[in-house]
Amino acid sequence: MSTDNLTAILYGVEDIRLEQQPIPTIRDDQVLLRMDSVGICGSDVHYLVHGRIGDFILKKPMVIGHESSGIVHKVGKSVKHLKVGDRVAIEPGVPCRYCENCKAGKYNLCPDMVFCATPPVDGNLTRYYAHAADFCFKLPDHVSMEEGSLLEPLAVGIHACRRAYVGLGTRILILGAGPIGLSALIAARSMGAGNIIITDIVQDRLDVAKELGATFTLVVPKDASESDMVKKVHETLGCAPDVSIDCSGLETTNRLAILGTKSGGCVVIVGCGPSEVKVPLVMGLTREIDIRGVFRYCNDYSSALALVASGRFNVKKLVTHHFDITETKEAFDTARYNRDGAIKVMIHCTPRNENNPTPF
Ligand code: 572
Ligand code: ZN
Repeated sequence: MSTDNLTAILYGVEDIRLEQQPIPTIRDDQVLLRMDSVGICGSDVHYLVHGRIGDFILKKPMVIGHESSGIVHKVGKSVKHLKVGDRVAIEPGVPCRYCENCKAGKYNLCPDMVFCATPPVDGNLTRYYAHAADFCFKLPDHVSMEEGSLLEPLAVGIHACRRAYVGLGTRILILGAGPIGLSALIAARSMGAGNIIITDIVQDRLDVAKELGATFTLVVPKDASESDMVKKVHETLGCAPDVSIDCSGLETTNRLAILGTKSGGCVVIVGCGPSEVKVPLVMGLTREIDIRGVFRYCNDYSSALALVASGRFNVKKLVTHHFDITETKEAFDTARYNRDGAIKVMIHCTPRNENNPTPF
């Protein structure tokens, strides 16, 4: 086995380094993975720029990356469902399996969750990485390794739609056309949603949303008035949305979601902005709008895989840039400054397509 375990380690604010690390040993219930693709998430960029998200503070060096896929290189003694050579998507959060929320199936709310690249837990932008085997999902041959990595943001989109009870004909407002907004769009369509309007401040992203099947797109001008935006959403959609999915998490989008959704409808808020915001709560409550939170996902990876494997949605459109792990710094610059219309930046720990049986 090669001893090269080049790893992207975040030492602190603006300090990401590529260094060799020992190849991990595995427990009986784990697999050792030769990493393939790792997408850069907004949270990875946030830790690089600010060194923290809320109470999660980078206090010691941490391996970055959590939107990943890899090849099974070694199998722990008690692992039954995977074998060496399997191509897998990695669900990055491993819960305790014993607490009340784990037992209730809501393992995303486990207080002891070990989630890749959330301090102090290491992520997997590296060449060799050990992970719980039951949080690895075998990919069919026709699903590419980078699509395997995309299951992660797609799982967030699916979870958001499930939290909002999206179903046949649901009319939806999606706020924000970044990777999560676009994932929610794909998820909503896969669930049979009706007309979908998606907003952003950047036209490029809305063009991708249109290609992915948004019915309507709407640019939000920087100086737009709130009431004008509500009116525009209603006029364009032809009605008030049944459901609004806020993937921007700004105070302005929180407010627009609450004000714009039909009475009796549902608002889910995926993006996290400041810890306290001013929203028209009473207006929402007196119109019986259900305001619901979304925290990552649970039990959504198999659905994300089914969605991609169906071939009905061109999820690869989310990926705008590719870099080798040796180019990690350039990859992060591209992601953080949204260079060249960047949406999802993918880093390859194994040369691109080496592990894809069919050309992609
Ligand atoms: O892919 C999962 C994911 N979750 C994010 C952000 C990016 N990617 N969340 C927002 C930040 N929170 S947190 O609770 N935290 C840092 C643990 O503020 C987690 C969910
Ligand atoms: Zn993420």
